[in-house]
Amino acid sequence: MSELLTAIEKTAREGLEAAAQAGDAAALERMRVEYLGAKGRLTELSRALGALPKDQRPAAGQAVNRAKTELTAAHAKALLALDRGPDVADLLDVTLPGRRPARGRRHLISRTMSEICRIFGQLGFTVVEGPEVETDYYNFEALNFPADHPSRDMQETLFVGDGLLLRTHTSPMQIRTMEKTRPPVWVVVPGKTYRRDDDVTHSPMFHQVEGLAVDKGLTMADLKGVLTAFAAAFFSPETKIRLRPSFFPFTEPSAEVDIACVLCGGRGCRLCKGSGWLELLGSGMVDPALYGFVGYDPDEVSGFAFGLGVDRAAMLKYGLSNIRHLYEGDLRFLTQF
Ligand code: FA5
Repeated sequence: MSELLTAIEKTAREGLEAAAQAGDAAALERMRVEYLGAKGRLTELSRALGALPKDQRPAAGQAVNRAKTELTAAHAKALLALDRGPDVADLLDVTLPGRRPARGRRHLISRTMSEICRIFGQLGFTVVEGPEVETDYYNFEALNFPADHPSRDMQETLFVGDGLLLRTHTSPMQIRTMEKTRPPVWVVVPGKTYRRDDDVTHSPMFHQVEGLAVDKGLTMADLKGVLTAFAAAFFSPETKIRLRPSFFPFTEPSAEVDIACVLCGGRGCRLCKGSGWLELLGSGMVDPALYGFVGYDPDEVSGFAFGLGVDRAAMLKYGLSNIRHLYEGDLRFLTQF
């Protein structure tokens, strides 16, 4: 018995030594065959167990198993240490597809906003931007909303104290622009706007692009021409628009502009509630009362203005049923576009 145990221990020591000494894969393979192979030394020792008296077999069997485990581990460790391609390939499945880092992209709203500004840029408008925190003067008063007049209720305002508020529309930039510039003025103003509003087509924070043109002899026909050209470029060349009489304190006359339903083309469907039209923006001829605030002469110039809901435009163009999809940051939704 002690002879066999001694032989097992000696074999294990020599095997460990051979694994440590193997300088290349061939030497390591020789070590594996000599000690662990089907005709190797440990296998031979296992066979010898059969000749032992029954009560001595368990201890000798455990010693052989321990030696096999140690030598197998030493062999694997030495293989790794050899730093050779084929060995690494044993551990890695190089046929698996790689993991690509996710690529970021601009949000649908930013891209829609850029697209709108690009189209108006081609029509001769320049892009300007203005503050999101506004005074009552620019957001309401200079736009001809009299104090305590019910027309202020059209826009549920979020106040931030000290006579300041979050602008409810981009129209304050009409006044700010005219204060700083002499006619002709052709500007568009993209930006964030805020109202106490929240349902499937209204969000408390949303986006508008304001348009303002003040020049000699501008009429409602110019407004309609510009918006028709915009709708053709943004939606599709055949898109029809219609002007519907409306009211805004800062335009006279005022019109709400609808586009022919993007789903049914005007025949009437669920999306347009059977009317064939979808509301896109508010617009009108600049009320001459505004010129008094900025020192323009109403006998010299006339102008038109419009305020386009960017979220609305994106919903119409991409057929979105709920404005919240635009603000939830769900990549499964956003990556579709
Ligand atoms: C205005 O805001 C006017 N300033 C537009 C204007 C400009 C008229 C210049 C005349 C001259 P209105 O409240 O209708 O108008 O809003 C314009 C567009 O903004 C709407 O047609 C709609 O598309 C969008 N909008 C308004 N409220 C929200 C909201 N809570 N969420 C998303 N979009 C909104």
